[in-house]
Amino acid sequence: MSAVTELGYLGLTVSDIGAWRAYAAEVAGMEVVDEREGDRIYLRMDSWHHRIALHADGNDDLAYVGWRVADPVEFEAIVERLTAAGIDVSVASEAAARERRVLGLAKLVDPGGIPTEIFYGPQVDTHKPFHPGRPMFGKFLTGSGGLGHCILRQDDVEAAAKFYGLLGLRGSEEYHLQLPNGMVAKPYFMHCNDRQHSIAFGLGPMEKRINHMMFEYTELDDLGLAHDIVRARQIDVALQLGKHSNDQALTFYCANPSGWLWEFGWGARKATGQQEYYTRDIFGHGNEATGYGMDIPL
Ligand code: MBD
Ligand code: FE
Repeated sequence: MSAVTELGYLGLTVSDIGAWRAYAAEVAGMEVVDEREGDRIYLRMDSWHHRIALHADGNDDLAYVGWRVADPVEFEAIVERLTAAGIDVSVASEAAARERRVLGLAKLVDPGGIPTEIFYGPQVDTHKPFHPGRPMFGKFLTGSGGLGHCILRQDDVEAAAKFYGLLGLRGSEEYHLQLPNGMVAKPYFMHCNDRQHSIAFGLGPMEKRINHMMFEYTELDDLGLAHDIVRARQIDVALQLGKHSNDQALTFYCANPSGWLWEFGWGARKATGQQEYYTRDIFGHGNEATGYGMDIPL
């Protein structure tokens, strides 16, 4: 069955592109690429032309999510399959594909209203070594696992699970978290490759389309450096350093210049392909700054 192979790229709307340049480069270590298009800049994490596009349009939210398929045959097959399932998928023009720096592009909308894209053939600038925005010991862990993961707003968890299942992702609830108000939070995690999860949802109502994006360093020391820089700049930390039970990554969550969270991580285990659930994290992840939608007892 045709299926997506990785979370390939994200588009974000940002109101303060200057603050984003500094944050992406000096805090996270990403490479800022400015092609003087006027309304956007790009963030590079590996040899791809970009993994994140920042669109300066006055908003501060997720603009679109790009899911990769292997090739034109898979692309045609997945477009046909989704269309047959009653989903409104439109194959984009060559110009629209070029704008994303891909060979083929289709656009659809997920049940949460999030603009979703399926593409094949990203522009990979193999000739241009990745140049981090600040000194790094290692790299960003991308490769076949994609750029990382994100937690999306989905008011109808069942509909979202069905939709992303049609895209070829698998998963289930992975936590039952007892909330102070007596309710139980049951976040749902899905994967499409070795990365333990590429998306999650089901954390309750959210203001923005996205709660957080997670990316991973290959070296523990780069996570440590990032943490030192975040603390020195007194950036809000919503969840302190800790280790998740599902992907077993060491991570912390801090605010980005758009007022939602980036989860900086290292050392995740690979997807096992067997669903499990947990009642808490391994250690840490204590709640600190509130108001970022992560005030949950992990
Ligand atoms: C994650 O990456 C995450 O964001 C949460 C809330 C729980 C487990 C893994
Ligand atoms: Fe996460």
